[in-house]
Amino acid sequence: PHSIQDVLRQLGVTADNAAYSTGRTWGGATNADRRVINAPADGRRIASVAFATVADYETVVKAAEEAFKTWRLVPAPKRGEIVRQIGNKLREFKEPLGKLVSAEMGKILQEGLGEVQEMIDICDFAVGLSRQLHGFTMHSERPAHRMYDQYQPLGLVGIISAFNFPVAVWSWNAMLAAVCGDVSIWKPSEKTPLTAVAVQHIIRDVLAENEIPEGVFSVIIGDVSIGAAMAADKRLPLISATGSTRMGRKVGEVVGARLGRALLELGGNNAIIVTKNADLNIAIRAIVFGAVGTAGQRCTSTRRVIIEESVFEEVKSRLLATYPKLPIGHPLQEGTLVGPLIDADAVKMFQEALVKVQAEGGKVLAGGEVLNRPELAGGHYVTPALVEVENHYHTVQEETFAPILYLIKYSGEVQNAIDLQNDVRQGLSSSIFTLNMREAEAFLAASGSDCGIANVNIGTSGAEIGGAFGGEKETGGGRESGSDAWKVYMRRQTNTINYSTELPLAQGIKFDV
Ligand code: UN1
Repeated sequence: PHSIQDVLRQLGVTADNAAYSTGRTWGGATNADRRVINAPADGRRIASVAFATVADYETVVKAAEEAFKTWRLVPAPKRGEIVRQIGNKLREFKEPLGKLVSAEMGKILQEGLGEVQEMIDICDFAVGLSRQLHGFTMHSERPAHRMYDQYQPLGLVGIISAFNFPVAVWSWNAMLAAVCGDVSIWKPSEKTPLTAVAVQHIIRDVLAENEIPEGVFSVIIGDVSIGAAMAADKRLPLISATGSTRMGRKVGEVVGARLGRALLELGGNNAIIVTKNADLNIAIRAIVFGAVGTAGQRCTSTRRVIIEESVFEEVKSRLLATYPKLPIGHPLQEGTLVGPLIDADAVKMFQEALVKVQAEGGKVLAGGEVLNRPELAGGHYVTPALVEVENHYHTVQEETFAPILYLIKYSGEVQNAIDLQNDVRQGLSSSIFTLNMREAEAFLAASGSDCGIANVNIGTSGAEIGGAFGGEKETGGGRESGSDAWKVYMRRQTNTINYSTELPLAQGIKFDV
């Protein structure tokens, strides 16, 4: 009933797709190393993909290096024009691409479509940005001197993306990189390569129509060996990597050792604080969307709720009333709110975390089962879990990429809740629900949330692309998408120009020769 074969055809994903593309053309062995991609929803085969070799990677880098030589000289607004056309193509293909995201990753169709919308939005943002790559002008201390800074293209940008946002994270990076005059090489997650192949098919028409040279937008399908080659490659001045803290630590170390730039988007352990002054109607909706949306597999998913003691029982009972009614099912089925986890390993991690947290004293209040109903056969479905815990438990300190929500009680001042929220190794997203202005401002103060994202009366997930996205501590420190995140994709240069007949030295130094 949910066959995706038509969608694959519509998107140009054929049974013999190749392992890499440098833009318009595809290359690499088509049958040397083929891997089968199964749908998380029912375990059924969607298609197979070819995996690239490190030799293929070399070909891709060579094309990218060539392309950069010309792309960096194309005026930024003209580069923006290509991104504008890519945005329009994505609008045309929003429906089938959203479906494929849903089928391959397992998120519900609404969220699959939402992910494609994020791609469209970042295209729009990047088009505007292409006329706003501003530097400052400064006043020189020396007469008849001019001083300013300018942003130049950086070079080859490596993008390593994760399964949970298989296409949007690429677009945040690749669209900004493109208007900045960079060329990009994308290695999608090996769990979700089909959507990457589809995206490349979508953009290739734009590249062909505009005679964009090969190598401006490359994609390479492969395993960890490709990611490792990218991290170690001096020819890639910037590596943008999204995934687990374990992966990011490795990438960061290798990139750091060669003094390259790493933009890291790693794990979160995001909390919502609910004070006694919260509007519980919106708080509950935000908590549930944050905890079970994308089956808890967003880096921004809500993992902890820190609740003031006088409203604890009410929040708990409202969540307990909602959880058993959550429609769990096929992600393409209208009405489903909770789809499957990505694979069997994810289900295992979900179960293990629940065993561990109970051993530490956690009380499972709802959910936590693996579902084997006939209509969900072959899938990786679980019932989202609610667990009453204390913040210091080892399991609570970890990010488990699954729908487990930890309920934590606090008493006294809001600062106690803020301290608990900050008392984890990760620092991505955070929110507070309160109608009290002092509590809200305390949360946003220097002594407030230590996360890259801090929201008031909005949940932890579902950020707009217009803001800079990323987090502190073990989340890796990177910022991508909106605001001035573009600067990391550029080479900054300070220019001082002397138009006098003298050579005055800065700081008034006398040096007569
Ligand atoms: C991610 O989970 O890697 O804020 C990205 C959000 C989305 C992006 C999540 N806009 O939840």
